[in-house]
Amino acid sequence: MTATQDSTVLNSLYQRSVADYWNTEKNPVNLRLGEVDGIYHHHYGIGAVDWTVLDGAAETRDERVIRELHRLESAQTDLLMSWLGPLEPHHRVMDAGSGRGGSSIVANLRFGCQVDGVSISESQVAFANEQARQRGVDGKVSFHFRNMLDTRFETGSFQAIWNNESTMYVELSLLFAEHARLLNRGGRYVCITGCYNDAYGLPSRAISQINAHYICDIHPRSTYFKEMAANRLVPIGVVDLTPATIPYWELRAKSSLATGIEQPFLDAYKNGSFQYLLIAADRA
Ligand code: GPP
Ligand code: MG
Repeated sequence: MTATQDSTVLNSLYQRSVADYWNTEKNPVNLRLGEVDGIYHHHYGIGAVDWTVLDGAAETRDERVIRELHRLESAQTDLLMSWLGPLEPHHRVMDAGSGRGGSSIVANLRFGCQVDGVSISESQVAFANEQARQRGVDGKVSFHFRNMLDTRFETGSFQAIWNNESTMYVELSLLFAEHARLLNRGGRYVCITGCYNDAYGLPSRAISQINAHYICDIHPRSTYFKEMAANRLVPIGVVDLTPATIPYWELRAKSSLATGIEQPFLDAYKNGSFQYLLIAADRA
């Protein structure tokens, strides 16, 4: 069966392969961190590491490291949220590439607003909807098996949209056209992403390794601004989070939850070929 035969959501064999990855993904680095407080993230962390978590009793070391990695990932979400606002409970916002639902649930807790998450992974959508149900926020937070490039949501119906590390799975020209359609005039778009540094040149070896690991295609930094400008998304803030994310990777590399992709991230960030950016824009 081909991707186009089995679904109207998945439009290519590439998207089918990405969906297959996330439908079967059960990395302890994601599940055990999520179990800390029931907020399941699919992104990395920022901020200074409390290195004392490595000291003390060996039997409880894993637990301390897990809590610390989760704290840093939650700090990343909080930073993204702080760029979305001000939002009111009557607003509607969209999480593009919503994973297991962590950022969407945080947005609802913080702003009380209606949140729609979209993902091309049916198991992620089911997992995230179950999280919303368990928290009693399923009246306001819903996850949908939809394609972020063609959401079928109503034009102009969203006050804010974000991509938390999900833009590397799509063509930005198509993504930003859909975001511009969905956002109200004056609405806010925020992404946190890893992008390659045009000033370094084409993607480094480490970036190619990251692309292969996640089946993604990391974009150059320039493409973000080019495609925003082409789609009425006017940047209002850019934060280079590269120095803030390196400590997270240093700790993750030393943990029992390491997946093997830690060294390519550290190499790419340290050799200047890769940058971890937050970009916020207004829909003009
Ligand atoms: C985070 O997800 C990673 C991605 C969504 C794709 C790549 C991101 C870049 C910035 C290049 P995750 O939390 O599922 O990853 P992991 O299992 O490695 O923790
Ligand atoms: Mg993770």
